[in-house]
Amino acid sequence: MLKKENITAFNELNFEAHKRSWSFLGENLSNKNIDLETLINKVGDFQIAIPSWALGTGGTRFGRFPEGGEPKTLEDKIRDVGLLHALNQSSGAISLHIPWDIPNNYDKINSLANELNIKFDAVNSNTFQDQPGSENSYKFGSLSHVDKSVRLDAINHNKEVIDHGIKLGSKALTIWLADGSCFPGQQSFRGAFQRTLESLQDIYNHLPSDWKLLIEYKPYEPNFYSMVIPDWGTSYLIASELGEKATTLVDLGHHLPNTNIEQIVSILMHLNKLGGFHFNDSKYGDDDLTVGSLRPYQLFLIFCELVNGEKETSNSDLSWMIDASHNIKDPMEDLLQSVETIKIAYAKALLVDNNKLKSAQQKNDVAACQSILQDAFRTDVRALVNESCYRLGGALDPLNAFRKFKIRQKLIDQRGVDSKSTGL
Ligand code: PSV
Ligand code: MN
Repeated sequence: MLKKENITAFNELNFEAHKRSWSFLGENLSNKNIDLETLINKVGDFQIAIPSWALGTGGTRFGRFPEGGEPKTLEDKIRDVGLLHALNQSSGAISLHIPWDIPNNYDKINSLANELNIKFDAVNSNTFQDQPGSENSYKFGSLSHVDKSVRLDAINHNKEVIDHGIKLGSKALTIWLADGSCFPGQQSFRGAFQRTLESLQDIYNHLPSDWKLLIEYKPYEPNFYSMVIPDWGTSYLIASELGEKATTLVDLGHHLPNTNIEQIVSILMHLNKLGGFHFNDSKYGDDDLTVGSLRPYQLFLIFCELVNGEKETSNSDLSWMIDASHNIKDPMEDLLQSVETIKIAYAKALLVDNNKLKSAQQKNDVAACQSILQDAFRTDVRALVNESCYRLGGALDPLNAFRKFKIRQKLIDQRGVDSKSTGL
C-alpha cells in the first residue's frame, strides 16, 4: 500500500520548500550555539506508541460516524500502525488492549510486527466491561469488589494480560481501574481502597522482574461520585506500597479543570515514580481530543519538566502513548497530527536554555523566566521535526502524504466501508 519509492517521490516534490525552511531555522539555532545533530537525533529517537483502540473511529454514547476501512483484526491494527510509522518514523509501537486484541498465533503476530518495525508497548487490561460467558459482573467494581470471587476474576484477568504481553515482548502492564461509586454511601472508601491494594499486590507479584506496572488515575467516569484511584496522589501511594516496579501513569485528560499537570510531572519524576504518559487534549474533561489542539502551551510546559526531569532525576524509561478518540476525523489522520504535535512540543522543550532559566530563577527575575520559556515556545520547529523524519526515511509532511497516497480509500477498498474496529 505504501512503498519506499512513493515516499521518496513525495519528498522530492516537497524538498525545495523544506530545504528553505530548514536552512533558515538551522542557521538561527546554530547562532544560539545549539548542536543541531544532537537535537535532530533526539527528536528522531522519540517514539510514541499507538493504542490499538485508537485506530477505529471513536464516538459518544449518542452515536458513531465511521468512514470505513477500519481494522477488524489485530493484524490489521498492526498494519495501520506500520503505515503511520512508515510515514512519520515515530510510531514504532502498538499498545494492546486485552481481551480485544488476543493473538491467535503469536509467531505470526510477532513476525508481522517485526516486518513493519513495530514493537509491543504496554499491555492494557479491561475490567470495566463484563466479559461474555463470565458468571461474575464488574457492575459494582472489579479489583475493589466486595465479593472475593469477582476480585479473583479481575486479578486473574490481569495476570493473563501479563502472560500475553510476555509472549509479545511487552515490558509493562497498564491498569486503568474504572472502579468507584456513583452515589454517596454506596461504598466504603477505606474498604474499596484496601481491597484494591491487596488485589494489585497479587498482580504485582506476577510481574516479570524487568516489567513495570503503570497505574493510571482518573477523577470521574464511569463512576461519578468517587473513583478508587482518582488522582496522582492515590496512584503514587499505591505504587509506593507495591514496590519499585510500580509507577504512576499520567493521562492528560484525567484531571479536574485547570490542574497544573506539569507540576505533577515534576514531582513524580523527583520521586522516581513517573512511569508513563497518555497524550490527548481536552477542554472540559476526558475529551480525548487531538494532542495540542487546544492547549499547546501546556503541552510544552509538560515537556519542559520531562526534559528537565530526565536530566536531573533518575526517573527515566518512560512509556509514551497517545490515548485519544477521533469522533469526526479520520483516526489515522488524527494520530498523525497528534504525533507531530508531540514532537514539536518536545523539540521546543529541548530548545529551552536551562542554565539561563536557573540563574533567572535564582535572581527571582520573573519576567526573564517567562521570556526564556516563551522564546523556545515561539520558535517554529516544524522544519526540524520534518528534517529528523526525512533523515529516517519518513515523509516530509506525513499528513499530506497520507492524503496524497489515498490511504483511507485504499483501506476502504480492501476492508470495506462497513468494517468496524473491535474495541471501545
Ligand atoms: C478511559 O478513560 C481510558 O482513556 C483510559 O485512560 C485507558 O487508558 C483507556 O481508556 C483504555 O482503557
Ligand atoms: Mn489513558
